[in-house]
Amino acid sequence: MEQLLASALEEMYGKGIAQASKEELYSALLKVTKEKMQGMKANTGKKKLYYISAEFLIGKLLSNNLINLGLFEETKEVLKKYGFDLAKIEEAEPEPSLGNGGLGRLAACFLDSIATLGLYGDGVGLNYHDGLFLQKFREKKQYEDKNPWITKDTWLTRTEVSFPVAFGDFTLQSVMYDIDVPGYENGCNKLHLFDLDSVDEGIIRDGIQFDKMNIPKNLTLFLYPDDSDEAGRLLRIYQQYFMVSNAAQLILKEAKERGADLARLDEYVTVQINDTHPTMVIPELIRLLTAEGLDMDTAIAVVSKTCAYTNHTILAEALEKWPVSYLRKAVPQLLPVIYELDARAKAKYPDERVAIIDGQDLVHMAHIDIHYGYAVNGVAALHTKILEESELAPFYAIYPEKFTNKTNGITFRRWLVHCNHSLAEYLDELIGPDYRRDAANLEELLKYQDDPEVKERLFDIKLAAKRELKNYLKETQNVEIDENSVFDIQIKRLHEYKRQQMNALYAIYKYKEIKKGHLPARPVTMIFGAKAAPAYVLAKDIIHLILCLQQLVEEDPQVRPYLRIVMVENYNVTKAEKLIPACDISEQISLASKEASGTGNMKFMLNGAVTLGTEDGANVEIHELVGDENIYIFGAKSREVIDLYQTNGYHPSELYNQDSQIQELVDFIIGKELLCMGDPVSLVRLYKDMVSKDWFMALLDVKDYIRAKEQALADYEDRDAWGKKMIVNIGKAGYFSSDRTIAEYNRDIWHLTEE
Ligand code: 26Q
Repeated sequence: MEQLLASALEEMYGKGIAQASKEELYSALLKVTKEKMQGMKANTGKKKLYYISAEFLIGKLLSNNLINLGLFEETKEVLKKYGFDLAKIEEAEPEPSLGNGGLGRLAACFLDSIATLGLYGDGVGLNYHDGLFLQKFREKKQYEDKNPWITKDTWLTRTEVSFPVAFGDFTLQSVMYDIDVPGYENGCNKLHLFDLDSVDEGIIRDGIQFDKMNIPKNLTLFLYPDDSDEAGRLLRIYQQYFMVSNAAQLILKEAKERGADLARLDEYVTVQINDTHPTMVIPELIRLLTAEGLDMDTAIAVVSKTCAYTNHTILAEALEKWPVSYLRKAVPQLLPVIYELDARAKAKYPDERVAIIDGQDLVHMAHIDIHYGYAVNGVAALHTKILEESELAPFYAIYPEKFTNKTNGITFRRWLVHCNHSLAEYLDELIGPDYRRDAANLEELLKYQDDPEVKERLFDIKLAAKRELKNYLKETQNVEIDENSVFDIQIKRLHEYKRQQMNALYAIYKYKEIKKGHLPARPVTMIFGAKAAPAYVLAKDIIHLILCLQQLVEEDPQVRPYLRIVMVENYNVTKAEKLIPACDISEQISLASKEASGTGNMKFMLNGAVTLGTEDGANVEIHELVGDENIYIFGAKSREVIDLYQTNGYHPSELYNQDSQIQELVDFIIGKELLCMGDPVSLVRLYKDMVSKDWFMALLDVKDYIRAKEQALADYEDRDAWGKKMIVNIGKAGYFSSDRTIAEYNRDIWHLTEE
């Protein structure tokens, strides 16, 4: 590595390693790493997987690529020899802003594991120039700015691949960019990101505003552009079709190159549809196959054996339904196929709940996937059970054999080896490095659950991570926190069902307790990180509440020594990598039945945090693995919640009126302390919603939540017992390796063979 780096620097800047700047070192390392990846063996096979996703939240790539290439340690040492720190150099890398939350990060973990298992499979998505958005706090509110991330030094490689994509009124010519995806000690795959040369960042003004009608200039500017008006919704359809038409053309081109008989496409290709955003790949493939000369029956039959669908949510508002009229305007060539698919489904299954086109002329995208895909999966055991028994029950009755559960996972290369290197090194020392190949081997750690020395080492590693986070927050946000406090962290998209508002009610509780002189045994630091969708008013109100509480506590000398609240600005993958190793209590407090899986819960557990959560998503499986002693579970169960929705049985006003403690907490939102520093419109709106609607039932669980959190904080004081909880959590985390998840997808859905 030293040689390669030195000659790259010489060639690029005429400098030696010792003379180079951080930015120059980054550029040279990027060049060397890219060349190394080009020299890797490519994964191959007869059958190829295409993982199509609107999001790939890949994070920075330098360290992770070096880890997978087996060059990380060596590179670190070389740099150290010259007085440089790889982590500092990586700061020069912009984080690609190609995702929003769990679904996008899952896609990135999956690409890593697919390559690591030596499977032949690429990702396909879009190259959004300005990403989701950059979050800024001003006057304790969220503002959105563009988040450009593509610079001269980039992992993207422009390719010669280009396809025409025809829309109703015009045709655009795509260009494909590639990012290499190296497996850990295995072959390399690719992430293909389609783009347009005509896209123009110059049309963006006032943050993230732009002309939504100018498709050639705006198509790949942003992920999830505002869809509160018709132009925005049409733009989403243009984006989706652009993504899948390119994917379908690439699939057929490559299948032909491998000598495929298109009538037997399913022997050469499998397509994983990541939530409904890529659904139009089904009619598009059918359309293209009929253009290639297949008859409609054959095309439909073969595509139905080629595509599989993953569901990531049961929230009604997230299930995509597009008006036929929109599709007619944007993608008229797909309509005959969609009508045909709808007619065939209706002929066979008259039940209107399974119709593709409903009585209001809305096209239910998930219904296309289920009728014309060969597999449907949920992302955690409870989630799949709810899909089968309630949300998708009419489909489960028709196609029970299509349904399968694939509990999510995370790549341990990024979420342990990279983000918590000292923990990984200690594990190597204690149980040997085999867990890096097979995560199940982490169970070896369990034999140390009563070993005081091991516990102390784990506490030391945790403390060092807390110090690093402390320094980082001081540098980036100028807030000062106490590394000897308990770190309680909630980081995820801001959504009412995830109930950041309930956590805020706990902050109010704690504030009031401290004011009354009931001081905690140890200070508590509550950390939040979350972006709210730009048009999601209540989510922004919750951010405002948290930022008001942060200031309230900060300015109160009586409370500040015992309680701190920090909302991290522009939460992203890079920040998650710093927050997760430092966490003691992992907040996973969604309303039971609403969080499909969660993956942050797994990352925290792997890094020795203890979960405080509801029986929801993968928390249920974490609970089963670690046992009652090593997790804090509270709140209503999913059955109860589903019944409450079905019977309209939840009335927050009753809880508010009948319980003086709840009333006090909620009233504080519009009390004098907050009103004098916050925006009354926003605080009152949130208050009113909470007492009259509270759609995600924060008030139902808040008291049990406070009880459980107080218990966790008290238990933290028993170092011996807490150390054991850390050990059990880490030791049992192996199940949540995405290598396990991907092996299951391959065994049950894809059937790729390693070659
Ligand atoms: C759909 C229609 C209109 C507008 C937006 C959308 C939309 C956009 C993004 C719907 C869903 C998403 C993203 C969903 C998501 O990230 N889901 C998360 O997926 C994770 C991986 O499976 C799970 O762990 C999380 O529980 C789930 O919330």
